[in-house]
Amino acid sequence: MKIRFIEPGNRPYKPTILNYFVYDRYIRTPSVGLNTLATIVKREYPDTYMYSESISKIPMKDLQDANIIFISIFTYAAVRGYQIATYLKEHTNATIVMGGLHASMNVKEAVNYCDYVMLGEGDETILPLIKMIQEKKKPDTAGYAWLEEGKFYSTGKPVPPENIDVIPDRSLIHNYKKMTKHMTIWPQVHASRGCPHNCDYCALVKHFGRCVRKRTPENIIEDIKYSIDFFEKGNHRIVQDLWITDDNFFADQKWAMEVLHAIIDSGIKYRFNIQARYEVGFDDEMLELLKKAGFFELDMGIEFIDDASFETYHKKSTRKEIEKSIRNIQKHGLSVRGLFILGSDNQKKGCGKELADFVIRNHIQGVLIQSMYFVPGTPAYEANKDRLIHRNWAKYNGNTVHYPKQMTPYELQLEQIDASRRIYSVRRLIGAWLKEDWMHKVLFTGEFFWHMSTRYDLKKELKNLPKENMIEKVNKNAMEVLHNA
Ligand code: B12
Ligand code: SF4
Repeated sequence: MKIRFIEPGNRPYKPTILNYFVYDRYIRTPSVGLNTLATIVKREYPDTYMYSESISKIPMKDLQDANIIFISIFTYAAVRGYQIATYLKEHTNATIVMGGLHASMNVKEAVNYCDYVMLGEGDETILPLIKMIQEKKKPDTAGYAWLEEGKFYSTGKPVPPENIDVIPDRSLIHNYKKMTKHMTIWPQVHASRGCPHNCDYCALVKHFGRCVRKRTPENIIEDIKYSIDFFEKGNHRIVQDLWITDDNFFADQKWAMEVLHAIIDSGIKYRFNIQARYEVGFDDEMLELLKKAGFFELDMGIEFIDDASFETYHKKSTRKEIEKSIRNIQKHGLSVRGLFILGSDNQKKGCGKELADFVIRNHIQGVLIQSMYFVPGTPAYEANKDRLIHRNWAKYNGNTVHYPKQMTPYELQLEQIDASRRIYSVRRLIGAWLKEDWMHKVLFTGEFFWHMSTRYDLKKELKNLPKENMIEKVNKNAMEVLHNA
């Protein structure tokens, strides 16, 4: 049995000197989720291998005689994923299986491009599917969907796995070891899945559920050690940093402390950053442990800076609490990175400058700014699906894709560009070199170029964005109907 795994990119991989300096143009870190599944499959089927367009081209030659090809898609990679799946269906005899957040949440769309879509997390359902395919049987347990003579069949979403103690075997990913000399990719470990909150726009809580499942501290430590080793051996990395990518690592406080104690006891000397909600900023004991374990930065999903937006999307936060939390985190010697959304119904023209002022005033060191976007299956999508400009998923990578209430899409995209330009200005770059520590000098410089490339893409998209707001659009359409009548 020859089994291959493919992670399509938002755009295909292209080798260029820029990949050494600019993250996210043609280079990104490969999927830990798909790598985990490949690791599970490899135990039973030795001829298993993975390609990720984040770090290499996909050699179609190797896929020609594969028996099963698994393709993973997030929304931003769906168009490219469908393109690859269509090509492989036409040019190979392999059974094509799609999965991942977008395929699972948009199953009726994805099923048109492959033989099976796998629903939810694949850890416990992937081996049974391979067996069914080998035995030429149709699935009769939860977790699968397919088309038969044009009719849609689904066995429903499976129960999420409880035991997720799998260490992804990075050596299964083509070209990965070679690419670890690029400072624009970095080690990452995913320690838990699920989040007890329920923000309206969040696809994750729909995909992984509200019940938090955790890996054991021992398993996480082993993974961290392996991951660091994989990146460091044979390289001279300037920035030594491992990213714990959980969405809400601190949801189970007791477990989070156990993991931090385990890192301290293991003697691992490395730098870590981690995603967090603002509440952790009020937990002094946790902050002290984080510092002791080598964490230097918390990546806070702040999203909005006005209380009205928090209320609109049921994000349990307030601006005042967030600012208080940031101050306390910084007092403990940790820096804060902000993850933001622009384009809520409550925001108006000028929100880009307001965001930049907030970031600068609160000394937030690094930002990801993303336009509001709605993923099918989320409450925010149901409420806003009539306001999408298009469903070209390839553009759902930070661009404006909807009609905001109080601006035109064109204006919203300009606000994003404005915020990025103000935060990553040359003056602030010089300031970082004069005032920040070594780590943040390097990080700010890298992000300065990353944001420059992001702004270039955002500007390129401007010409496609409507310069009218939703009401003007509806009125114009009504006038056209009247006129034609
Ligand atoms: C690490 C990370 C990144 C990394 C690496 C991404 C990667 N290659 O996986 C980097 C930094 C590159 C990144 C970038 C971006 N990201 Co990101 N990222 C994440 C993060 C935090 C963790 C991913 C992860 O490891 N998950 C854990 C594993 C276990 O889950 P998984 O990958 O989904 O896999 C499991 C299941 O889904 C399933 N599965 C997955 N694939 C398949 C395939 C088959 C065949 C089967 C059967 C099952 C299956 O089984 C796996 C194991 O259970 C997620 C949030 C999250 N929790 O997922 C956001 C997330 C994936 N990112 C997101 C976004 C939007 C982006 C950006 C567009 C942000 C931006 N504006 O720049 C960019 C896009 C990059 C690009 N241009 O291509 C969104 C995607 C939303 C969506 N609807 O698709 C997420 C979900 C965050 C969010 N809060 O919404 N990201
Ligand atoms: S807190 Fe974060 S991960 Fe949890 S539901 Fe809200 S946005 Fe999603």
